[in-house]
Amino acid sequence: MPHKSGFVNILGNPNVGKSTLMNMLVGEKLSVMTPKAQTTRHRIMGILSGEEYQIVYSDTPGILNPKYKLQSAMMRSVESALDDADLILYVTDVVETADKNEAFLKRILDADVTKIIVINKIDLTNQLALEVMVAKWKEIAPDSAIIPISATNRFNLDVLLNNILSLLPEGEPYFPKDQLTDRYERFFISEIIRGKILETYKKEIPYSVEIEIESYHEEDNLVRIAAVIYVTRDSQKGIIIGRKGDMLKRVGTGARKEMESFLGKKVFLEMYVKVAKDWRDSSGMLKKFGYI
Ligand SMILES: Nc1nc2c(ncn2[C@@H]2O[C@H](COP(=O)(O)OP(=O)(O)OP(=O)(O)O)[C@@H](O)[C@H]2O)c(=O)[nH]1
Ligand SMILES: [Mg+2]
Repeated sequence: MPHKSGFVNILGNPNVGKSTLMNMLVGEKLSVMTPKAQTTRHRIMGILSGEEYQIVYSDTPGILNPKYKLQSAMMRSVESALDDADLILYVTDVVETADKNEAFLKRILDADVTKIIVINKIDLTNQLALEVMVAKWKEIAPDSAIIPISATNRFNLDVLLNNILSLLPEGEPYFPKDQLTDRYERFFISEIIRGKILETYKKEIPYSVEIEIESYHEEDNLVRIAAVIYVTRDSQKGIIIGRKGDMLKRVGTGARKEMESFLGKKVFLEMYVKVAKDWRDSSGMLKKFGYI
């Protein structure tokens, strides 16, 4: 059998389970998954290599109408994923209807690339409702395979994988076969903190936060990490820290444990909170944070 290799880009509206799906397909927790919309901010690669194939997945931010420059940058990374895919997985779920974000969906359907429509979270519905939904998607995307799955329950992921493999072009691997992603450890460390912040705080706080790893030093059995949590306004600083520092302590403890299991080493984590006024609308700050 000839070797197969290609870029499989995962697109869809916020919160449909794109990151969960990529992590399950690759078998590693690469992309942050939370119940909150707009969890993913960057395009992140997850590479799955077998003897006869290499699938280069890209998880992308959920599609939205940008209200500030950070969101515009997020949407540019979605646009890039429209351009360079060998195959697009358009992920929807049983909660949203097909008319959500119709304009962007039309662009995806019109794009000159093979698509698979993935209907996620079928654990939340019943057979009859699912059949209606599949029929509706068949009308919308008559040329695409439509595959119902449950990412969290790993239901039907084998069928999805076989479909992907059958549609992948022949070719040599793009990356070494033991490579998992295009990101470095520092990125995952900062995402672990952002993930804990998404879990811990309400309302606009998680959306106002950016993490910078200020230093990262490996010693024999210990990694020393200093991180800055940036917020957009002064008033958010106190909310992040909490009464007597209890909230920040909670974030720190959770993040440190997750870092230790990710790195397989003890971690000493220091965190500071700083204000970077309106960073989400500042081209300079967005550049510094790696969005543009
Ligand atoms: N019930 C159920 N929940 C799921 C399933 N897959 C994902 N979820 C949940 O859906 C929520 C969103 O998952 P994510 O993977 O973060 O979604 P996303 O599409 O990457 O979201 P953004 O990055 O914000 O665009 C999380 O709470 C997941 O646990 C599934 O198969 N069934
Ligand atoms: Mg995501």
